[in-house]
Amino acid sequence: MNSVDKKRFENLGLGLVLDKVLSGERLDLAEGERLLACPDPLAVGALADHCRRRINGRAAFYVLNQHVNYSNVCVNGCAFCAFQRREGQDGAFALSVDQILDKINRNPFRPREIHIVGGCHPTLGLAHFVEILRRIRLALPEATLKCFTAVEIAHFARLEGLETEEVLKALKQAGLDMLPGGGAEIFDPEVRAKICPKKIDAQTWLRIHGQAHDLGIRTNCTMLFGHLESPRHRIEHLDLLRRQQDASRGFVCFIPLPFQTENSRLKVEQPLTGLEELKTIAVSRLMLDNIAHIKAYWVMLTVKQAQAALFFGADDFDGTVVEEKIGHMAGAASEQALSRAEIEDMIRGCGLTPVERDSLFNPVEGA
Ligand code: V47
Repeated sequence: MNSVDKKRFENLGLGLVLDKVLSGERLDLAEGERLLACPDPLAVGALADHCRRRINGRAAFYVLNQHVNYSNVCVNGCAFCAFQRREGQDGAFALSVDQILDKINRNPFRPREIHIVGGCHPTLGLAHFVEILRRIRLALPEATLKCFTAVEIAHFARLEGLETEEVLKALKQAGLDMLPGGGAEIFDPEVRAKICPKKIDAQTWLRIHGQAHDLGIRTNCTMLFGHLESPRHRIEHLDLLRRQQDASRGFVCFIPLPFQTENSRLKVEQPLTGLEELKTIAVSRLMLDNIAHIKAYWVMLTVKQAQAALFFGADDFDGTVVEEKIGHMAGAASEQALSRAEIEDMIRGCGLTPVERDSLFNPVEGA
């Protein structure tokens, strides 16, 4: 950053924040809030880009992955969710293990990562999920199985009368490698009471991720934003993730999820602007100094906005996905799937270097 930049940040009242970012010092909550309130999103983006390049250079990562939803039947009924159905309701589905395997076998390429999530189904027990993992592990021994959010883990435990740690151990034994980051939503209890009153609370979500980390199961983390939460709630959410990471060191990647507004009971007065999305991604990069990767999840952002996000702190483009339901049922305007060539072209089109990765961000040899 040159002296012109320094003046720009001083004029915005962010001179000290600039100094802290340049020297790698941790930002506090008030500084995070000031960045979110900054009227110059490009300045915040430039700061996040500086940070992103220090950690990840010019690389933009992607993975050959496939998403599979085993069921949309859910007992939680969160107000923001357009994916869920009650049992027996029109559009409700629950796939058999064979149907899940069939989806994976019909994929024209061999995915390196399988991402499986579903609703909190009222009757599907742990044995079903153990069987899903075993069968996929046999079919794709080299793939990372990134399956079941902390919310599902808590649900399986409740159904079976087990501790969440026992559920994690049983799933790990069946082949589970990682947990995806979903279900975090916004940690603030008052907002949670309005948007997802039946879902596990922040402490339970964080505890399950900590337990997973202690068992050697790495996890991702998310934040759903652009609904009822205030800027302070976003910063507090990031701070809780940062504290958990200090304690258990197992988060691989953070995924900011802008709320998709269609087909849900949750009505927002002021939908997010594109620049606010980018500024929130940038502030995430700046606050989460102990999480190496920020994902520009093109499904929720659109591919063009995901390209822009690569200059606002994000370093990962997610992947091929193959079939996506949660965002698209809520009106996401993105494609269903991308090919490796499309992802690489988009990254190169931004002047960045595409790097195919595995789930832990190790570059794939010979890709
Ligand atoms: O848990 C639900 C969110 C999550 C909406 O770990 C919504 O690598 C926006 O967690 N608008 C699922 N978001 C997606 C998710 C994810 C995606 C990609 C990669 C990874 C990873 C994780 O989506 C849910 C919820 O937080 N969500 N409805 C909506 N209308």
